[in-house]
Amino acid sequence: MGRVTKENLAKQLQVYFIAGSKDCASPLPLVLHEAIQGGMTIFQFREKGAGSLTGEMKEALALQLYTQCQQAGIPFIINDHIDLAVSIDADGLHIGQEDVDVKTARKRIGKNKILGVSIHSIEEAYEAVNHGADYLGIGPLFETSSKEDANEVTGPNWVRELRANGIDLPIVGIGGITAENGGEVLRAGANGLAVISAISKAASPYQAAREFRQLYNHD
Ligand code: 3NM
Repeated sequence: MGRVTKENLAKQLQVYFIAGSKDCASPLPLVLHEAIQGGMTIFQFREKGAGSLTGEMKEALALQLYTQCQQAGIPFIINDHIDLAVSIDADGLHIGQEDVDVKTARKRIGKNKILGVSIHSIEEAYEAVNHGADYLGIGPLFETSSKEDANEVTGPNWVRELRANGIDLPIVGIGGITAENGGEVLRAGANGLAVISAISKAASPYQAAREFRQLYNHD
């Protein structure tokens, strides 16, 4: 597999698996391995909240997961932790509105890395677009129990609204997405589906990733 580039980013965002060690019943490298076999297309390491790894342990796990992604040709994105993203030379960084601002993040990671930004209003979307985001994370579209400080649920129509307001950057929907409601999110104009529990808590992460991948088979 070749080096990850930003070419075809919209396609790379299709089955976007996000996880940290606390999200999985079995070890995260195993879950990631299965999800890769099932057809996931991009991974975000989100090691967050009470009881999560920090320091050298976090970095060691990040490197292990990064190696797995590299072997599969799948982009490896770090959530929030800009110093870690820079020090291990990850493929990209995903930030929320509470984190470092978009302009600073872009400057730190460089122009060739993938930068994702979570937005919750049209203004935030324009701001992210204008300061160098490569894709936007939009959520929560449905009820989620994976994010403690989640905003209000918007429903998939929010994606449609952003498109109607001229946002044409790749969009990934997030929050309570399953293989059942995912089609609706794509029809609203999203390019990808970002999920934690639908894959990390599935009896078979392989099967779960496969079901998400199959949502795209008709195009
Ligand atoms: N961000 P699940 S919702 C990480 O709304 C995250 O920005 C959200 O987990 C946002 O797929 C969310 O288990 C949690 O619902 C997604």
